[in-house]
Amino acid sequence: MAKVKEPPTLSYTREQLLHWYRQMLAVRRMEEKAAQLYTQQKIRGFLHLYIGQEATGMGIEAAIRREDYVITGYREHGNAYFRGIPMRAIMAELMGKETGISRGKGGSMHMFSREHRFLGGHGIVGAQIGIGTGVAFAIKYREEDLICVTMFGDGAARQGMLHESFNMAMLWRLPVVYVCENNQYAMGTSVSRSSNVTDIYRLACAYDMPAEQVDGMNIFTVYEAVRRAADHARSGKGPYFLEILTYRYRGHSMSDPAKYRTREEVEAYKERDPIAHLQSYLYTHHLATEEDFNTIEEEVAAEVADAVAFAEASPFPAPEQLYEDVYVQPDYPFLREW
Ligand SMILES: Cc1ncc(C[n+]2csc(CCOP(=O)(O)OP(=O)(O)O)c2C)c(N)n1
Ligand SMILES: [Mg+2]
Repeated sequence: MAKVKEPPTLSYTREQLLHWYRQMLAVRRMEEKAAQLYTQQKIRGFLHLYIGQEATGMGIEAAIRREDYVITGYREHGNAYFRGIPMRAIMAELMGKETGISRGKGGSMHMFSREHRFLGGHGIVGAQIGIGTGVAFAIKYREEDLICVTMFGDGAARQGMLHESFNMAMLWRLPVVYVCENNQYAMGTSVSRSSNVTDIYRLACAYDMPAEQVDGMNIFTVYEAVRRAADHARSGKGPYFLEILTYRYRGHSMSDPAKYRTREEVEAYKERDPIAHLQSYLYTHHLATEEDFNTIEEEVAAEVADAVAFAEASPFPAPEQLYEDVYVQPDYPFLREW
């Protein structure tokens, strides 16, 4: 078991880092726009923003293969985008439109795309830990060269599902990387109010599972830790657990009185913002100029504007579509393939 390691220890190309920067910025601007659309009631229901946590999703995506699987909870707009789902389909889903990635019937919490190997988007806290473990079982059973990254929050880590899953995954050496995004709070409850052991990575001890605690405000640490974990899981050695220390700047969802933390605490994390950190790395290492950053900002703004225009122009699903896609039809090609 290891505590936070100092990065970067690997070598990186300019293109790779600029891509990471661009992707994280796109997710941030997309969600800032989503928050605005929510206040205009163009997005309704729940909306849980990932703002502040972007380095976790991007670091994971950069360290795994496109064909691998990713599954997570309801704070998943960023993961959906990093997996390659177009912003148009994400924005349309947020607005409940037919052109959304879940045909407008999943909304913010239930984005899913088999094509992008993104298995959700789950609203039941911790349920995806068992599902991700099952996906890893299927990978092993079919002898595929894949892994399943199974993400969950610090609150979800306290569900019984984690223990049953950890036990089985170790027993059968399943190719799963468990990632706990410890953003310090489960709704308004801090980790120290709900947990005797606040270093969540230590939960893996009971199962002899390798585990690390990682600085999630630094994309290099996340990337390098996920590389180690993914190599381990892919080589047949079994599961690996990463606790990523991160922070959400916004409330739990759009209705959050935020009485459980101080403004100073939020500001202190913003000082260590993961996007600003990468930007400063690029700048100080002469890998990008002010002009480069301005161009990226403009490109991202255009992508967000295009996604919003597309979503606004799209229709809502017709009432008769309510009962479609609820159950898988027995003759559905997807089942035959499996
Ligand atoms: C089984 C279950 N219990 C309770 C809830 C209500 N609930 C929704 S989010 C949440 C907090 C989860 O916190 P965490 O796992 O840390 O994830 P985060 O929101 O910080 O990403 C709770 C208790 C739920 N959706 N499902
Ligand atoms: Mg949390």
